[in-house]
This record gives sequence, structure tokens and C-alpha cells, in this order.
Amino acid sequence: MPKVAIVMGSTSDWPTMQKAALMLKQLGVPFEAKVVSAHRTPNLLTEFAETAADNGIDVIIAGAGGAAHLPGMIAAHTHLPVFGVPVRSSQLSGLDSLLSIVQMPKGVAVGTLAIGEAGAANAGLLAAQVIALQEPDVAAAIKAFRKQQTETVLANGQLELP
Ligand code: RP5
Repeated sequence: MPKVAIVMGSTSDWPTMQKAALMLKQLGVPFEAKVVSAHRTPNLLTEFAETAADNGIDVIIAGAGGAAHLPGMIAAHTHLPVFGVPVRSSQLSGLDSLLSIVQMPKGVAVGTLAIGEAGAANAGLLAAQVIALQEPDVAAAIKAFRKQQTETVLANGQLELP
């Protein structure tokens, strides 16, 4: 049973949102990933968000670009935590996506990540950190990931001229 749902406005978002999926896979968190568009499939959005909790979802990651209303509209339909990923857009490089997601009105929360792949990866990490509150194995995997990351940086920190 998936614990995290990764949804995105278009298949064109998948190369970015895969980074969230890869992080969850690395940390051993079950997930599902699918396209749910705020504008092209509004009824699916409502159905998905309203039934997510009953379907065993604990955290939702929503990525979209341009007029990125998906994370906010999903948050409007569920009490589950929603993390929004601004996907880099072709016209405005994702600044439009970021501003569309981040300025939520008081009372409906979306946790907004960075634009693009770093934001998607961190959305996966943050979702795993929420899941880890109840899952010791996931907490251990996150600690191991962070330790490895630190060791890699320390091992490659001495810089020399070519
Ligand atoms: C948004 O429009 C999607 O999230 C995507 O980032 C953007 C472009 O979608 P496509 O025209 O590539 O399907 O809804």
C-alpha cells in the first residue's frame, strides 16, 4: 500500500518529479506516481484528494509548472500534508510555478520546495521524514543517507588547481 502519492500536472513534469520518486525508493518508502491536472482533469483532482487518506496515503507531493494550481487545490480537498514542487517552466524558468504554489492563503497549507529537481528530491526526503515519525526503518534509512552524504562531501572537500 503506497504511503506517499506523487502527483503532477503533466507527463512532461515526470523527469523532474522522478527525483522525488527516486529518493522515496532509496529510503524504502512505498509510493505511487500519476498525472492529475488541476486544469485538464479537475474532477479527477477532487476525487483523488478527497479519497487519498482513505486509500492509505499519508503524504502528498504535488508538482506542477506555469500556472501551478495543483498543490494548492489538492490541499484544499484534504487534511493530509501537501508538499508542492515548482517545476521549471519553458517561459519563466519556474518563477511562475514557484509564485503560484508558495503564496497560499492563511488556513490552507502547502509546504513549498525549491524549483526543479532539487525541490523534487527534497520533497521526497521531507515526505520520508514525515513517514519516519512512525516507521523506524525509514528513520534509519534517512540517517544512513545523511551520514553517507556527509562522508562523501568530506572525502571530496580538498580542492586543487588542475
Ligand atoms: C502544467 O503545465 C504542468 O504541470 C506542466 O508543468 C505544464 C505544461 O504541461 P504540458 O503542456 O507539457 O502538458 O499544468
